[in-house]
Amino acid sequence: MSKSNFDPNATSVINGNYFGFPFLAEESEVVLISIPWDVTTSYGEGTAKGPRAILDASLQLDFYLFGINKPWEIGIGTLPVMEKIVEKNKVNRALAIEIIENLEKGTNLNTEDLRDKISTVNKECAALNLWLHEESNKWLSQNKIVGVVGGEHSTPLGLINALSEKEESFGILQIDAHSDLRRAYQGFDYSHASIMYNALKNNNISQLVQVGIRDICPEEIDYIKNDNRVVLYNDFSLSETLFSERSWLSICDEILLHLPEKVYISFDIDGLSPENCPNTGTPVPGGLSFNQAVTLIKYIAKEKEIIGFDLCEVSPSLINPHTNFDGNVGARLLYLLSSFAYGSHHKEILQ
Ligand SMILES: [Mn+2]
Repeated sequence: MSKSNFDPNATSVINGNYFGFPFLAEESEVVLISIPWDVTTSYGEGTAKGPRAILDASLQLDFYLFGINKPWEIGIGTLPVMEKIVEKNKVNRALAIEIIENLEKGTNLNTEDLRDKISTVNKECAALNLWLHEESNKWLSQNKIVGVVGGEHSTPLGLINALSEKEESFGILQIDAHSDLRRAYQGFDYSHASIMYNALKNNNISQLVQVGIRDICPEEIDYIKNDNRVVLYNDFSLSETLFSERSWLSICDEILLHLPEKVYISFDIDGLSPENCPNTGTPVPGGLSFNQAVTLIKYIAKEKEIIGFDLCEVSPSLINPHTNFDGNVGARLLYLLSSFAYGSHHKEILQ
């Protein structure tokens, strides 16, 4: 279908694509890759069901967006979910649960059986990263913007690695309650708690700006002290600043000063206040309001180039799947991220 023939006022069609858009990935400018994966999740399960929850909610969205012209004509395409990923997630999640339960009981992981299981999980996570790396290369080489829909926050590493090969230098803006700078967590090299540690192994990532962080361990604070690429906006200091004299807009301006021209956005939904993501794996009090996050994304689109993004840790309620507020918030963010990422390269459509 020609993109300008799409009727943004009609009922969305259930066609397996985010927002019910009828465009093939090949004819789209933004390609969304779903990764229903929650193998290393340490607290609440369910982020593997995030892509489905976002997709379901995305069919109810109104397509007009303030600040950008006709985003429904951009061409936002969806790759079908890989069944292999769904199966591997199940198998490896079962192994990981056994490992985590043993850790919680205080069992030493140094038995041959548990060591084998950890090594299997690590290998399978590495294989997923490699798959996404190759898949991302395929679309990036056609000059498309790739967005990952997680899944837990470990999932976008393959995309970040692919971008690190393609781009000489870029920065990451991370919106998150957690710093995710652990070297490994619970024995898992590719833990959700290690995504930024693993990302920063790429030397051409020049900056990591973290916003909304409010749960952090001493190891991560040490990491930040020793790697001058990392700028931490912890949630408590941010709030104090807002309570005193500063506006959110002036903070957004300051955040932008720390970022280079090319920016990757890593959006962990738990960076938002928990009323926006009550069922996320690890909800934490405090956090950004929805509109603070929207304003920040729009600011970045105006001033920088968004070269890719992920949206992770969205999870539907497993107790009451009929209330899908988490998916609802996630769908809106995904539409914003997709639209403004494209808009950041085509400033003429920004308003
Ligand atoms: Mn995270």
